[in-house]
Amino acid sequence: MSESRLILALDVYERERALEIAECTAEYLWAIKINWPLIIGSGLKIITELKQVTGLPIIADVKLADIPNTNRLIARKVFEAGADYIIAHGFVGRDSVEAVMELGETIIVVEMSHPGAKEFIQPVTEGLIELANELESFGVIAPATRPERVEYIRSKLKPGIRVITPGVGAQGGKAEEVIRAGADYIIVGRSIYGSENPRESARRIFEEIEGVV
Ligand code: NUP
Repeated sequence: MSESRLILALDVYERERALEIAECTAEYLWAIKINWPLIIGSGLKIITELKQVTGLPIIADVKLADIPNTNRLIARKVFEAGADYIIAHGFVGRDSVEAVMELGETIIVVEMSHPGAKEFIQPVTEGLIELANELESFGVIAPATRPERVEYIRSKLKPGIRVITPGVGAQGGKAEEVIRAGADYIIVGRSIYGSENPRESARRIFEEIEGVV
């Protein structure tokens, strides 16, 4: 089995359900992304538990968007809890992102996947790409719902900066199409954790993108 390019967005509240879904899908994942729903529902200690159960990297999608000091205060606790990557907003400015990057691997949002992203974020995507290039972040978030934008963002990014794309499945993005457009990883939430058989759904998506170049 080749290395997976699938990230599970584990947006459930309950600890037991989260651990159960993580365990049965782990074989097909590169990493697990947690977001506020799970952190609010189960506490930050869920990070250690997910790592123990799956052995996978954990991405904390806390979308930090505050002044540098507050970003730092939050990021410190999240990394201390065992997160391997944090997702931060870039639109708040270089100093706020740098405060996170000083503490650990950071993924910068350069364009979001929902329709409303066209209002305020897409107009500044260019500058956010530049920021990611200058700071050489681990990766960026780009929209799987707009493969042509993924292709564009990839073409402007320094090689080595990973393009990570949410929006596959429930939001309409197509796994294979977005990988072909240049995504390094796809993020899938509801189409896996909300399905009748999460393991089978993860396997199907894994196989859809396995071998796609
Ligand atoms: O632009 C973004 N779009 C997006 O959906 C940036 C994100 N971080 N996400 C997150 O990805 C979203 O908050 C959720 O955790 C996941 C997508 O889940 P789903 O639409 O596959 O259920």
